[in-house]
Amino acid sequence: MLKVLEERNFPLTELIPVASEKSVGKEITFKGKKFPIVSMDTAIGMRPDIALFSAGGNTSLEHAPRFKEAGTTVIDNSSAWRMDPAIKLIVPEVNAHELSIDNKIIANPNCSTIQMVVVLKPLHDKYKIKRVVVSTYQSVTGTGVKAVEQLMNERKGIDGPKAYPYEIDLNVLPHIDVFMENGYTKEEMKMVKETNKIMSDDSIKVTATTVRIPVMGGHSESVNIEFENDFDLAEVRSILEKSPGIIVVDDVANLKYPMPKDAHEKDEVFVGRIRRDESAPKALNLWIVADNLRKGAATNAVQIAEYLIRKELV
Ligand code: 11C
Repeated sequence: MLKVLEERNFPLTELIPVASEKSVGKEITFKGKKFPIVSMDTAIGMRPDIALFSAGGNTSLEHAPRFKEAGTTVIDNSSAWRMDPAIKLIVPEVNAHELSIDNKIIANPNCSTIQMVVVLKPLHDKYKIKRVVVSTYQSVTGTGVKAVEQLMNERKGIDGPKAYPYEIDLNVLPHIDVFMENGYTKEEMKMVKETNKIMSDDSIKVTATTVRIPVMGGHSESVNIEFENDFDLAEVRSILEKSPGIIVVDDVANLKYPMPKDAHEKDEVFVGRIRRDESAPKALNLWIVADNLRKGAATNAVQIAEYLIRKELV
């Protein structure tokens, strides 16, 4: 997040790094300057305009309301507030216009949902989506540092802590987050519920299979979309090319399609393999890739903050 703030030249007047008591007093470097880490209480006392939270659901549930009380607008990366009907779940390209000065806690969606809705939105506006079938190919950075270590240790033949119940290197796990009573995983249900909330349309049917693959960073998705209205393939491509935050990479004659390696450290969502689903009328197949730590997390949160500043909502 700090890297994204730095790169985008975010218009900040003061940076207040906050962490738990055991990190207080340590320093972080931002734009070549050192900043001391302060405690939650110190930060709340300083009444910042915006707080970017990425500290897990429990920390967020406990402390986001305290920042809100101090007049701060919290943008939260955890899943804690996402499905709360009083909280906006925002992807700037899709629904930033819903934000008002009264939204003091704003939720940042799940990474696999964000990259999909950026692409669904302009197509829904034009052709009205009836149903989406998505299968994901998600990288280990989505799980965190322990999973990165597991992959690297397995690759080197070293024993170590395990983030997954099985080997991840040279393997594929059809399992992300915990299993729910309906047989789906929590990640799959996030993709369903968050999509409906962000698109403000519960009539869109979504079904998901989320899969972990031995890729270090960047999530990929195979997305099948069934529309209410028929479409023209060239027009679909042109709509996507003109939509904010999307880069179309779709030239199979020259073997050009989006891959996680190419999306690394990029803020955009990449889409390719745009083709008609020949097994169903008014249906389309797409391949969507994004850096899950960027557009799927830090970039989206920072873009929400940029929007708030631009529209004078803080
Ligand atoms: C993954 N999508 O790739 C998860 C990580 O709800 O913010 C992000 C979890 C979340 O494992």
